[in-house]
Amino acid sequence: MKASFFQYNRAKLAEKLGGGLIVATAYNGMQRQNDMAFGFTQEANFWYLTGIEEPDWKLIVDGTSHKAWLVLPDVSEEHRLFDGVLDEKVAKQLSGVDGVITHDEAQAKMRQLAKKHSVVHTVSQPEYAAHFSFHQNPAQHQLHQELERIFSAVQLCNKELASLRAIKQTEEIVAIEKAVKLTMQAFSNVKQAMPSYAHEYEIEADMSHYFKFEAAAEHAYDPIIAAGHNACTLHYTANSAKLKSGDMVLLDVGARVDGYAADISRTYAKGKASARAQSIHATLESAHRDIVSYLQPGLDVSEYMTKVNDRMMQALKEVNLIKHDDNEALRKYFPHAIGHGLGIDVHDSLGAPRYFKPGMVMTVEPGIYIPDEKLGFRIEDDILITESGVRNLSKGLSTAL
Ligand SMILES: [Mn+2]
Repeated sequence: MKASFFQYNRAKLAEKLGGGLIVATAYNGMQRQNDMAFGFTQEANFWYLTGIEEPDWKLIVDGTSHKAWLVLPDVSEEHRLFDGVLDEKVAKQLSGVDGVITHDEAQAKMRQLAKKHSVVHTVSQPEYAAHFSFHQNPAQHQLHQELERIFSAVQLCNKELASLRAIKQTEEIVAIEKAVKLTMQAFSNVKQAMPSYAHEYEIEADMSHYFKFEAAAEHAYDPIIAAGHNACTLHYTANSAKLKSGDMVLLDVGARVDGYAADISRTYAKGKASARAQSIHATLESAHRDIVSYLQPGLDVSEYMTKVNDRMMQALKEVNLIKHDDNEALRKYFPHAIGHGLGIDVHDSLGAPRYFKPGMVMTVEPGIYIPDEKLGFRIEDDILITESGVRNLSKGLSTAL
């Protein structure tokens, strides 16, 4: 991405906030073991505003004077020697800010800005994050507390950022298309090679190898390669089981390219699929096709949800899982959402819109999971809402078993 992209994003956010002041932080690096850190993934909003992929940087945007500064991480000489630190000049070029300042200079600048701005805007994790089964990165919370000591009011601008990020710009769509294309090719490769695989992890290894070898790309999220009953564990990532002939193998994999994620699912047969498996899969394929066809610009989101529920209910009837409409059974056999926004985060916020708008990119991923029959199916495509309809970015990848 060019610096102009990040400059534009900062300007649009400042405009939405009526020329206010914004202070945001990168994630902190996190301990993996003893003196080693985990591989680093940047906080998506911070990346969207700066392009900086390193931990511990901060950003100050004065929407009134239209100026922005990056704040260097406060690191020891030893850390600098072992890990290196992004050069100031490079950081300035990447992000297009007006200056790069030290931690102490930033403190002075914020005190000075506090005279002009009584309110400061920052980004912090939404409340639902409390339900996660892991610790949150502490950087945003720490910054929030620091800002409370300097400014009379701290307000979150998560919503404004989410609605900006929900409408993808041309260069973002290009990046998503690249990620999708790379991921589609990895899927077709492993589909061809299905007869040669004996374990889930062999499929994962081939996909990882392809991403890295072709495009120096990583997975956008932990890949799911789930055979048989494993497919009913929605976030199964062990990928360690043996494949048996006749297994349905659910693959949910996406590469990240130029900062943007793909997120695709297919279900492939190891050996010959049973008649039952074939019929459920065919039913799901048809439901998936219909649901994609519902999407269009201006469609009411709640109307879409109703249509999706009706269509999935019909699918469950077709495969004799239910006889009559039954919401509880629908939640049992199709327990996850029909989709989500897709972008820098693999689960990108769409900004809680009432209507689908051109520029939104989202997944459509109906699934049917029957633990009693050791069967799980999901078909997931990545869809762009356009001015006139939709473009299925992963349409070129066959949905066949
Ligand atoms: Mn998904």
